Amino acid sequence: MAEFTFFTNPQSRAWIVWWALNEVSADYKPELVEWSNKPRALLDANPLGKVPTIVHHCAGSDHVVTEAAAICHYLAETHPDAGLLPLAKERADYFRLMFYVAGPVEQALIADAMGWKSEDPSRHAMLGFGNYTLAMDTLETLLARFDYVCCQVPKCGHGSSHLEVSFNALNLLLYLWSESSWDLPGQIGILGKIGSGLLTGLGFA
Ligand SMILES: N[C@@H](CCC(=O)N[C@@H](CS)C(=O)NCC(=O)O)C(=O)O
Repeated sequence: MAEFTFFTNPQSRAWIVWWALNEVSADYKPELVEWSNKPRALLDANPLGKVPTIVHHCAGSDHVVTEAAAICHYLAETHPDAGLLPLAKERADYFRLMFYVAGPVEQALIADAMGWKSEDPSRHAMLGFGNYTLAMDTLETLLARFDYVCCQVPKCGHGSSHLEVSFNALNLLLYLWSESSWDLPGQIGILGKIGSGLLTGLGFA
């Protein structure tokens, strides 16, 4: 049996995890999920029925992880030799951007795509992303400190203007970017170990 079961569908955020699984050279078995006929094993593992979902078969137990960003971090932690965890000096940016993109940025993009708006500015205070414009402007401000968003932090050198955004956040950014009309700030370049081949294949380059 493979070490990981990976519930996936090619038209989904599961791409994020597919990339991460390959980055860490994980031993995994993909289980293709048809939206109209979800396997019992997926629903048992994740009652929400969402992909990506992974099951880590480890030391005689099954460990389920859901949520793309959490899975990426879990894979980085469980495969330290892959060198994907941030250095101590990168940790603040790593966690901040990973959670900022997975939470507020995703909510802002989805709300915008759905046309959900609050006309009452006093209600913005209870929205985790404030409002769409503010959330995306804030992301641009955070990213403006870097020349590159990079998916292989330790292997790309640590120039002060380089990277320091985690590959987890990068994967989410790429996905969200592909799904929205938002443009990555012009000065940001994309680096990656799998690199231009994958990016071209996915239509990003
Ligand atoms: N918060 C989850 C979202 C996962 C999600 O919404 N997956 C969608 C595809 S992108 C899904 O499984 N949709 C199928 C369904 O809900 O039936 C994550 O970040 O991984």
